[in-house]
Amino acid sequence: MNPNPRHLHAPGMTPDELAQALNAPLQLDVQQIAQFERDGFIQLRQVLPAELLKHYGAAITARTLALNTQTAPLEARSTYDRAFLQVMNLWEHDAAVREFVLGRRLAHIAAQLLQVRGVRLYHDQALYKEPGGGITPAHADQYYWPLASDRTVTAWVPLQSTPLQMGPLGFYARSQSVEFGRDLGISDESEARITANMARHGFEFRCEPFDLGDVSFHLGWTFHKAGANRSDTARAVMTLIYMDADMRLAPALNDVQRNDWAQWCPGAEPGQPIDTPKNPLLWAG
Ligand SMILES: O=C(O)CCC(=O)C(=O)O
Repeated sequence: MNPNPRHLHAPGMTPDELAQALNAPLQLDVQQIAQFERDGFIQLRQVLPAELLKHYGAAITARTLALNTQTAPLEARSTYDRAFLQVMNLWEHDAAVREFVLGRRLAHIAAQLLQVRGVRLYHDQALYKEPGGGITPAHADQYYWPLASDRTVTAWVPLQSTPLQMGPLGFYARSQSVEFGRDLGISDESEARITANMARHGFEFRCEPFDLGDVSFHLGWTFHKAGANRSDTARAVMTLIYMDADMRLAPALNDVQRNDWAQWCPGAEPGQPIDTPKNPLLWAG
């Protein structure tokens, strides 16, 4: 009998190795931070080990499928609902997912990109584009969020290699200061109007495949979208939305923002810092 529990985990990673890889800081260089500031997004290569993503990906997938309430066939759904199965704040439902979401490595990257002293979690969400799932229409996330500044960033973490035919996320470079389209939620209308506006003003759309381990980060106001999943496998993705540790709650501008306030930062007051149990501080420099 082998007394060393590490061997029980071969060929994967031990719990100690997982914790180390989830939490080890990754120092960005000044060019990467400048690129993010200029473009409003960055796709970083090999941020997390493949074995770690396989380990936590299995827990994320199981919990996503267990909590999913979407059962209609694709052809009977709206454009929004054809884009993905969407399950939010998985970290509150599962110990393994909680470890992943509270990891400090991605939070540290977020703080560096936002150039803030620390970041909190706004919320997480799994986005599963089923085989045959439709496009994710063009949009900017901050339309949905009652947050007082633009210091928010989403880490988009694919749980498998994601070639172009699976619908990886793509970004309109330098679009984070564009105001047109900020009032449009994800819909056929947002796709048509934002795409046309980006083309009219010559914004470049960049969409690259992701290897397992690659992670992209985009600002709350950067316009982005994804293609349909033309493969026969689900495109499993976990996203973590970070905000400046000193973020204040803004008065809600629409019903979706009122809903977000109630769901993701209940108890926070407009004009005050968002510091609720649902918004743990994940990195403080
Ligand atoms: O995964 C997708 O298709 C869309 C993701 C997205 O819009 C986001 O994470 O902000």
